[in-house]
Amino acid sequence: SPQEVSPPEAGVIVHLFEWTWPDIAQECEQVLGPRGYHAVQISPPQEHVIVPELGFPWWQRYQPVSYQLISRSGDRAQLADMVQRCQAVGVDIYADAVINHMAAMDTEPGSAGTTFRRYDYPGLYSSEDFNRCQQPISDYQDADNVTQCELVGLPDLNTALPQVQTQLADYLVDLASLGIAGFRIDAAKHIRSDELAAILQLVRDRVEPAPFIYQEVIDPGTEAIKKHDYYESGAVVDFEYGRLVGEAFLNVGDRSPADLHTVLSSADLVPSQQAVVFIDNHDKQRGHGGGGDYVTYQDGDLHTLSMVFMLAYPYGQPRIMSSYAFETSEQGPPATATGRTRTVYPPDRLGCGGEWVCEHRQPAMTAMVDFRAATQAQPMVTDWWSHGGNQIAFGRGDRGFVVINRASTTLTHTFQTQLPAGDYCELMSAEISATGDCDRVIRVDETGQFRTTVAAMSAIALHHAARAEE
Ligand code: ARE
Ligand code: CA
Repeated sequence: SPQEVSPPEAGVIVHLFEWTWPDIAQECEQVLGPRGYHAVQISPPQEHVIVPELGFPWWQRYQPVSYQLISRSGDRAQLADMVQRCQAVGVDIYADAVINHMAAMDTEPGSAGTTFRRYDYPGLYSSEDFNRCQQPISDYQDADNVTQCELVGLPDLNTALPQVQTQLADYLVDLASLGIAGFRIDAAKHIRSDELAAILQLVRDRVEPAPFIYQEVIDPGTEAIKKHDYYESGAVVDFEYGRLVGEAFLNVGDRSPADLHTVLSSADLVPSQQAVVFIDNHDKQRGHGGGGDYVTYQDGDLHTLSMVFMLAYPYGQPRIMSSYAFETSEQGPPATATGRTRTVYPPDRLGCGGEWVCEHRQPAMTAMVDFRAATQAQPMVTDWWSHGGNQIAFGRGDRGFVVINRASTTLTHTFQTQLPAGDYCELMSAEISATGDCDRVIRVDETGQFRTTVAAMSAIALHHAARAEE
């Protein structure tokens, strides 16, 4: 039977892409715990290649050298400390698990100092542990080519072999023993679904409670491997959702936000309780992973509004991409000349809003994380409204209501909601203080209506638990 994948309390995941372990620990304590984030997706924690000649690109992390927990983000002790400190403030850690392949670039020792060769990783794997194809994947219409050949030339593990399955399970169990609560399965589509299921079963046999599993299966609907092949092993990241929302907000072709509810309701998406969704991810924002029309932090307000939509709309478990600023697609995180990652917190104190973007700290994001938690119990969209293509509003029953004005003109309208009569704090306009004061109050009348004005390229949101003081 399919795994229980999304407990009712499951909330928002933030991908702290390339953040260091000490920074993540502080972020849990100072921002993520207090703001009600559910979990952090961390960059792959295992030993990885070092590629100085390309300026230490971010994708070093996706070429495992060994399963020693020494990476650009920190060492094993720092990882363990971070997991505990995050747990203590109610934030789970999900690790990006690179288990389909091993490192291709063998000119330098790995991040833990291990010397290795393609197809030969001391104490771990030798040539008989790899698939025979040994050619880059070239045909996505052919399931064997996709699962048995080499993703961008990365040595492809023979995941049918018991000793390979055991090594991989041991790695995941080791991470779980530090308190890591879930795994993003990188390149899941390139591992035969029955072999991945067998590996994950070995993990579940040894880890209590079972880790949350979400699998990266890019399924544009036209290839040999289908997302539903992987439902039995856990949740699946739905790539169509972010594309559909992105195309609507970018007004690609004749798409617009006004169509989104209809489009999403009829699209062939992963079932909601099994879906992890995003507006942009680390590949899509830099044209890797097939590219496409995805909205990123570089789109400014359009990105914020797309994120507001995702967080308000009752589908899937949302993941917020937290980026560093970049100009070229290879560029790694802010770093010294020797490739040491510079930090958000001391000693570097780079902070957010510059080299580190920190989308997850934007007031609109934290407000909507709060909105999502407050509306979780009401899974339906109610009172969907649109005006032209770019002005939309919808409710979450008696729990909340959101208006998104993606147009370049001000919107003034009387909205029908299911909210109880009362004075509500508008979530976007200000930080709501602990005393319940709020900058902008919106009064919902006895018929559930309110009249308001929403500026161009902005949004407003109300929920039942954020009421103004009488
Ligand atoms: C790097 C270099 C390559 C070099 C290779 C080996 O860029 O030039 O050949 O190393 O030395 C990331 C980067 C890669 C990088 C790799 C390893 O994106 O550029 O290669 O790390 O360092 C497919 C997969 C999907 C995958 C995307 C990128 O299905 O699983 O490609 N995404 C994950 C991660 C990536 C990561 C890897 C996997 C590898 O999120 O960040 O790669 O661990 C269609 C198909 C998709 C396909 C897409 C692109 O859309 O439907 O399935 O995605 O095309 O080919
Ligand atoms: Ca494979």
